[in-house]
Amino acid sequence: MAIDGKRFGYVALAGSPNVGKSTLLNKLVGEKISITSRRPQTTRHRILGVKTESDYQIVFVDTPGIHPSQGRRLNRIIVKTAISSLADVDLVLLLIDQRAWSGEQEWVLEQVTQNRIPVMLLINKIDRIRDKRTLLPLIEESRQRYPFVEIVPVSSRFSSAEDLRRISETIAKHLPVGLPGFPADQRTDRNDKFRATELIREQLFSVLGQELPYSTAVEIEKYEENDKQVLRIEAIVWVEKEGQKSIVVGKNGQMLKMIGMNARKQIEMTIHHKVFLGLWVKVRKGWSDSARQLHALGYTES
Ligand SMILES: Nc1nc2c(ncn2[C@@H]2O[C@H](COP(=O)(O)OP(=O)(O)O)[C@@H](O)[C@H]2O)c(=O)[nH]1
Ligand SMILES: [Mg+2]
Repeated sequence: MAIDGKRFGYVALAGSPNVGKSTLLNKLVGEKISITSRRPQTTRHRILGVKTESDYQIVFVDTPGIHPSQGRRLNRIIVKTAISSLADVDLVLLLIDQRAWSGEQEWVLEQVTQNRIPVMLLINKIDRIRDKRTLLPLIEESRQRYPFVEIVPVSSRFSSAEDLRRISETIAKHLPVGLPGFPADQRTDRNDKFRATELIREQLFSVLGQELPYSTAVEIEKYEENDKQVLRIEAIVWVEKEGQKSIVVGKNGQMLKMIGMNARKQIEMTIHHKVFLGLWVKVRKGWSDSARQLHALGYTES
């Protein structure tokens, strides 16, 4: 498919928690930009991932999942971040799960279409469908729900390079003509320290799974290169209760050790530097509902 003239634009990935937004972002950019997990609300910040090709540059905006938010301030800030990220983009990629439209997905559609920005619908996780013909009624129903600029069935997790290229080109076609806004070798707007924090969080999800308390945050206290060219990172894992601390630490410190070891490897791979990683778990009651403490941990209302 030919794209006439150079294209440049911002594209938000939006949808319910856990539909595969961050997985797709990483696949499209070709690098782990945003962490993923089986647990909803893994993504808590707005994160940019930049894809540069000879005739287009797409700046993907990964967002936390959108859901009717209640409860703790942390939760409300996360959803607000997601919805405000949709206001100033050129195109919205709305991801839904291949299992029919739910009430929650309808609500998400309402939020996403408020700004009158073109929306492209991606029906994700189609690897889970045996008979692909069952997709046709869902595509038809989607078409009736909203005038999407495109409706594309995908599998974030198992797309081939060819599929990914086709998706990127389809996206680029809907972007304004314009020159790249980022250097060709830049893949994200986030620095290595932020990425290290996220990779530690990813291992918390991965190692602890359902056991991980929702109110867990990571804060890097020390981040310095010493003479031996080793980057020394010391980080605190914040939880809200003593009981949660013992879950994260595990029997004889087993869990924390595993989290630290895996995270160190991931950080080394991402920032191409040898790393020493020290992790501590500390309790701070009520941090997820305290504006001041959330701010200190990098969660701000935007
Ligand atoms: N089977 C399958 N699983 C997927 C697919 N895309 C994402 N997942 C899984 O769904 C979960 C949530 O993915 P994530 O990207 O973190 O979702 P997000 O909350 O929308 O960013 C993870 O366990 C992913 O591995 C897909 O296309 N097929
Ligand atoms: Mg995500």
